[in-house]
Amino acid sequence: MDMMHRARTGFVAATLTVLVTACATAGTTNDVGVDALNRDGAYAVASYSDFPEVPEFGAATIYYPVDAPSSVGGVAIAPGFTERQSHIAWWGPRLASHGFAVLVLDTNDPRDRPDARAEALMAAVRVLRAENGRAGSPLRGRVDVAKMAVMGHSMGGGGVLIAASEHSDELRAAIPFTPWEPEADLSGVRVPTLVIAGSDDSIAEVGAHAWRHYNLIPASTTKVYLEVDGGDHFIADTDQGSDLATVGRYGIAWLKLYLDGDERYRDLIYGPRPYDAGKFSRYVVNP
Ligand code: 9J3
Repeated sequence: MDMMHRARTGFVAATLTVLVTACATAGTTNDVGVDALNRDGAYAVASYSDFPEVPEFGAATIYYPVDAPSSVGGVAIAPGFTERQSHIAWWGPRLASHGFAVLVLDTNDPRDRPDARAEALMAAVRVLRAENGRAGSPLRGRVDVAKMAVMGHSMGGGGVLIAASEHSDELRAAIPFTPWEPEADLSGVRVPTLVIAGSDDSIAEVGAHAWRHYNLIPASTTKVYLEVDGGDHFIADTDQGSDLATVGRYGIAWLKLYLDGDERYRDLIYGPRPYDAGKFSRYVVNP
């Protein structure tokens, strides 16, 4: 089932496309167990890209759960330097199938720097909010505009950190994965932030990037540093990620806990992790 789902997501089209309709055997959204979060969730996923354009980013795709019973939170995701949506697009259907509206964007210029990616992410958050009220939107009346999160890879993760530092009041969760950003002031980050890193990332070395970012986020902020042992710069990317189940599970759990405020997922972040014990070189929580 999972492979079928993944294969079918390759056919995402510009118009409304139902990607998955038969995930009955996948975990339900009431199942907070590890196995359920290692794969696609119970909701059928559709996508579209014909929403009003904004100046801050280029093309983009919104993935959403067709059959979620109530309003869902929104997640904006930016790729890294020279990357396109496809590099990170697996997050779209994965998160949507667990009950989120997910906008995956192309930056205006694939060489845009992290500060431009921060602006793109915040514009994407505004788009997701606007979709809730736009006549004709598949998400009309279906987005909880108070629940917004940002994610991104590498310079997109740098954009996440900058956006979180400047706009924490507009966000409920942030997840930079293998983030790259050498100089930003992160003292304004107040939103719960999960930093996903790889110990062997040679493009954004953790000492200069992810681990430094984690430590720059104020101690008064809820934050977790997850470092995959031996992980490289692409551990959370569509085709190169070697264990997407694991990074996906932590991403879903973080969003469930802090975007949705669903306490059932707290143990997946803060509880015992025998399942993962050998996978992480560092797993640091604060507080
Ligand atoms: O977004 C990224 O993958 C950053 C990679 C990088 O080395 O940028 C240096 C300009």
